[in-house]
Amino acid sequence: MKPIIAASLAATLAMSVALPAHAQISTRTITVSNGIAEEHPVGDGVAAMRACYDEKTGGAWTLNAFWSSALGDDLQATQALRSGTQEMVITSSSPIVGIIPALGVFDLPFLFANEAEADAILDGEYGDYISGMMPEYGLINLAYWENGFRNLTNSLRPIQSLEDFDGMRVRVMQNNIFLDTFQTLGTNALPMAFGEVFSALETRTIDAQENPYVTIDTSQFFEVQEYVSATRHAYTPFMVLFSRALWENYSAEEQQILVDCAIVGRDVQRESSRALSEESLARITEAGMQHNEVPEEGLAEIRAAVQGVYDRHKDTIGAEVVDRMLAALEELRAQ
Ligand code: TK8
Repeated sequence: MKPIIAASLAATLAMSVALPAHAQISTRTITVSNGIAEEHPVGDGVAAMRACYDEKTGGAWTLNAFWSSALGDDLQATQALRSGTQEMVITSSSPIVGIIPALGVFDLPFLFANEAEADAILDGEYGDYISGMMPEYGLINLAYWENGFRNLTNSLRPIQSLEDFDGMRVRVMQNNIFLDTFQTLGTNALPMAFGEVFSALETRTIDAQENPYVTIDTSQFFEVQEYVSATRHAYTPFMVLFSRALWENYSAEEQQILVDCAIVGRDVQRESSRALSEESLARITEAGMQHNEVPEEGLAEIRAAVQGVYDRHKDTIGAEVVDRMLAALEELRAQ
């Protein structure tokens, strides 16, 4: 067969193979919301996900992103997905533990030692195990992105040891594990939606909050806080959740695009989160915050004080959920 004919035959075949796939892709507008500002690394992840949609659907999909709790806080937006009135939310796992108790496993203090562990657990069998629970709550987890290691900021004093927490009014995410952890540390812990934190700090209704450096930076907490201490007391994942009710109206081809593009966004977002973390720390200290590492002795005392949180919440989270996490971490650390 002449080369030119072979080439045109191959091209025709490729087009014919491509056509049915494109035929299963409808014109769609997808709404995604979250609680942080667009300047947060989640903004880079969303941009990458949008570019992925453009490439895979030929522009048939539009992704409209809403920031800074514009469509409600994490819990409200997640409920909108469950009722089928919104497609997607990028939410921390912690604020929705009231709906999905198993997610509390990620709130256990000092669970992950570093980002590499978090990625290995979240992107591996354990992450799939947790994602497999989401459909029963009306949700599909497309991917885990990074909120990150949480550090305490406050307007009173550096945290050097356990006693420095005494009586501090700390905002925590709305979940009993964080509440217990910070009460055990001796603080007056106050559950609050993320969107209310800045004004509560500004009016001195609370003394403290805890979040990763990139959130402290992009949500301007440095304007209303004096101290930031590197407690790294928990690692929070973001979940890129999709409404199951709406998911079921998507073809298999379209569902695969949602998953593939959430993973493209994940890798960009994590890279951006880690690259920006040191930059954010520099920015918040240049803005006047006093940063301190917590001395090893103080950190050991703090970790020991909250160890009991694991046993107190194991049944609520689910004994199997906790045991499988600890076994997965033990196996990872033995490698
Ligand atoms: C943003 C929240 C936030 C979380 C919190 O939607 O509530 O402190 O860390 O980033 O999910």
